[in-house]
Amino acid sequence: GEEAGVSEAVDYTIHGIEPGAGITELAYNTLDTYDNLDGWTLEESSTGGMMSVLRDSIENEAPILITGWSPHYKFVEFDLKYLEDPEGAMGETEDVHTIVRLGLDEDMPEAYQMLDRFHWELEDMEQVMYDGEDSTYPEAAEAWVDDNREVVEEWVEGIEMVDGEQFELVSMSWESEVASAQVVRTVLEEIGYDVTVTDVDPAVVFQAIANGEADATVAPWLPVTQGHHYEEHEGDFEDLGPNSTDTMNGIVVPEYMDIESIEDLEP
Ligand code: PBE
Repeated sequence: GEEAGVSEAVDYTIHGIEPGAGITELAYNTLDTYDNLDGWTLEESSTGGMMSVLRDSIENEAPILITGWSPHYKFVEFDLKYLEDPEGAMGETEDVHTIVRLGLDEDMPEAYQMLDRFHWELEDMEQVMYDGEDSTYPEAAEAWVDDNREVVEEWVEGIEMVDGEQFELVSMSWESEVASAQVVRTVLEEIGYDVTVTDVDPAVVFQAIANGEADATVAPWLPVTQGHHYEEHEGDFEDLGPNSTDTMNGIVVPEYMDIESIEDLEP
């Protein structure tokens, strides 16, 4: 049972982020799935907007529910917890996939090989994200590549240099995706590519690759978070599989709130 009045105190509202985010879709799925959330609403916003509401609430030790995901520095800055989700409405743990345009292996075999080998741990991604918050993401990515030569060598071993070919990498604006895109940019540049990184809405990531405007992305969270965009364009791209694992989405609250599960919330 919920501490009296939490639901009323938060005005039956979950604070969300951008409309185009997969987590937004999952939050609506959650509102539909749990009968005790009848009458609750999702407040769409931006990632920055959600973070400022979260910061204000925590400063006043006020109750708040957000759509949260890991890895993300919010878990470093604040004491937060995921609400249990017995119906699995927010998805389970996710993998981050490498998706390339059809024909990349013929057109740019060197980039294709590196992307096919690109794989790093959640801790690596978090390292770049947290350093990136203190400095810049490009600098943090370059520092990570310098500090992890043995891993990077596995990605580039035996790959011939290229001479300044243009490479179009599409990504998303969340910190975890900026981190991976900047590491891939750094290593593709070492191979000799002139890399452009473009952050777009999740729906556009698959569209750009399917119509050949972009060469690759290492951003999509699958099978659930970006699953609907994947299915829409399936067959018009090549999925090289996970480059990272164990990311996740959920309903997140400050530790000080006396609720443990989505089912504890009152309608
Ligand atoms: N996220 C982070 C994005 C993908 C990466 C979970 C906020 C989303 O589409 O929901």
